[in-house]
Amino acid sequence: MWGICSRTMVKVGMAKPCGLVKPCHLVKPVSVTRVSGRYLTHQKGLPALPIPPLQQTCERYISALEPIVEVDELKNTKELLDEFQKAGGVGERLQRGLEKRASGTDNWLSQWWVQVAYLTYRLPVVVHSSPGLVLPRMNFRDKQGQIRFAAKLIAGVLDFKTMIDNETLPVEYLGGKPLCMNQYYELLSSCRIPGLKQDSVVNHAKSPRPPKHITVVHNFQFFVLDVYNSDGTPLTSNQLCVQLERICSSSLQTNMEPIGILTTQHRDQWGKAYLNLIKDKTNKRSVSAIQRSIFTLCLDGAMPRGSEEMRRSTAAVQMLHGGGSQWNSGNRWFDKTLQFIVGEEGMCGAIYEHAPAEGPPIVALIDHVVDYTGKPETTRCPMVPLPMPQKLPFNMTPEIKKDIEEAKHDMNILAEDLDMRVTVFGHFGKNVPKSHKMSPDAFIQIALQLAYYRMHQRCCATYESASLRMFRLGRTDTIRSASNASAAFVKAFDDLNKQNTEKVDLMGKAVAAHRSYTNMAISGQAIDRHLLGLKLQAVEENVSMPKVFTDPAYAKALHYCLSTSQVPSKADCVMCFGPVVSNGYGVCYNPMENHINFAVSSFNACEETNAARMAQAVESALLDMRTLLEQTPRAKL
Ligand code: COA
Ligand code: HC5
Repeated sequence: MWGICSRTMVKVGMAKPCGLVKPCHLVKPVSVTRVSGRYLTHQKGLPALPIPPLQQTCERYISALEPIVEVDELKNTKELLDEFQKAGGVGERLQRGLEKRASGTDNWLSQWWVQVAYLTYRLPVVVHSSPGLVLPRMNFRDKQGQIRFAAKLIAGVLDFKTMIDNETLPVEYLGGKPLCMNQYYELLSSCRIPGLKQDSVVNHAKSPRPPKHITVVHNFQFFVLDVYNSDGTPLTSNQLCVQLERICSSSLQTNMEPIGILTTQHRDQWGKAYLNLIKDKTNKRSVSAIQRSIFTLCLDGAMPRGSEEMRRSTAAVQMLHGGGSQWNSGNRWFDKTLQFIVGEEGMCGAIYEHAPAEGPPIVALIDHVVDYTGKPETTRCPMVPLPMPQKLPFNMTPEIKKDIEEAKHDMNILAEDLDMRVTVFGHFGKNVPKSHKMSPDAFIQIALQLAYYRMHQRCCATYESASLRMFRLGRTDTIRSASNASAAFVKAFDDLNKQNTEKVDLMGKAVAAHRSYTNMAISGQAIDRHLLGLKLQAVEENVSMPKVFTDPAYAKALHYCLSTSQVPSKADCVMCFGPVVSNGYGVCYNPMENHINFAVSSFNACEETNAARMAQAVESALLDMRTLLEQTPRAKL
């Protein structure tokens, strides 16, 4: 990966693996989360997330509103902002409060963010929060093929875990700057716990005796599988194969209660059902074994057969929600931070609970696993008998059964409602924008703006994830892709009265504006997290809520009809997530050199939106933008 830092291009991504260019701050093989090792030195060396100047945020907020709100709304917001930021006003007070908070914490935002974006968000994690990932397709001839691949996959994750445990993970870079590596230490041995009003996350990697087992689920039945030999070495894939076979042959019944489906529920409801479930000591122990496990492996049953065209979309659905209660939705524990899914016929992937980490660390882990599964096994299998994997027992009561029935019902409605379309845009990838000296990500985002405008005849508030990992414990901020420049371009594009040279000029400006917003966002100078911080500071200080935050324009700005994210990977993967509003789209894309993988989602209940049509519109927009560039004599960009 490459990124742009100011005007120089610099390498982004993993530094060379250890042994080549070993990052000096991550060499000592001690467990990061338990010992204050060099990892902490690396972390301490990272800059703190800045708080942008108040006036800068107010100005940029107005520009961001211009393409998405009405003129009179904008006028009103301007007045509210003048009041908010005037000398001695509430804005200044909140800004000072934030600065004080920043001086007393590692990151003024990260804890708030996890609370607001995840733990107090009460819609089901399924579809509404947890992203899915589809691996390049495998071909399994039979159950044995499925098991063999699953064993290799587990071994690959354990290999990655060794790097985490030994602190030999290469530090990543973005724009030449080292990134915060904390999220890697949150991926394994952790789990979300439902609560009545808000959830929490536990991370057992940090406990004095970190877990040595994973959980495997097959035919809705959960098993504990110890993945380390008594000498501390990880089980080889041959050993894992034997253990998975034993698991499969002791879970042949297909009529079991899908206890895992409870985790698909609305969080308040699951919070209640959870308390009821763990009233029973056996159930409590079983749930705790899942929560403590390093990760969960889901050995899936069949999925509905669809056309070849829909194969990738069905795979995305399998990863995202399992297809409904009659298919694989019960073959999961959706609260688990990391679940790998190995399908019957070779569709494989993962789903992760989003609270502890962003996509890129997950993708780095998965890229490692894909590499690993492609290599022959080199470790000799120790000839020691292995203990039988233990099935986790659950005692059913009529109340639990009722909760399961309700969860099945609600999950099926959600599964029916999700419209998912995966497409491979095969005409070009990053190569074409690069050859026109444009940022590929910005080019794709402007194509998304054009596609949306053509379908809905308006611009909408658009979210793109920007990494804040240049800062200690940084998560994300928002790149607002709908800008004045993008609006001017999309409105001109199909206007017969406009000359091509003017359109190319507008395209160049729109792409450049996007890249400039990106640079601003990754350097901590975007507006969204700052505005959120000011709002939360008002709550914290118990001052009456400033009108800028109750303003309809603010609600409009946060109503993201386009919620997007670029998640690049080395392997030819597709990542996917659901829309964040009822009349919106979720668009995840993985731009490769010569093609781009897209997953577009929407809700069937919404008349206006349609995932397949949007995917088609994106394809046309990309092609039309290329044609315009190729047919137009080079304008001054
Ligand atoms: N001319 C030629 N090439 C250019 C160029 C230009 N004007 N601008 C960029 N490029 C090249 C880059 O050098 C890079 O090359 P590479 O393919 O060799 O690596 C490539 O184009 C990609 O750059 P660009 O498309 O501009 O995007 P990026 O890699 O800088 O990514 C973001 C932009 C916003 C996606 C990134 O900054 C980010 O924040 N990523 C994290 C997102 C995230 O966390 N998502 C998941 C959330 S859970
Ligand atoms: C496997 C890749 C998943 C990408 C997930 C992602 O982009 O999540 C966004 C997180 C953030 O804070 O921006 C949220 N989003 C899905 C709503 C864009």
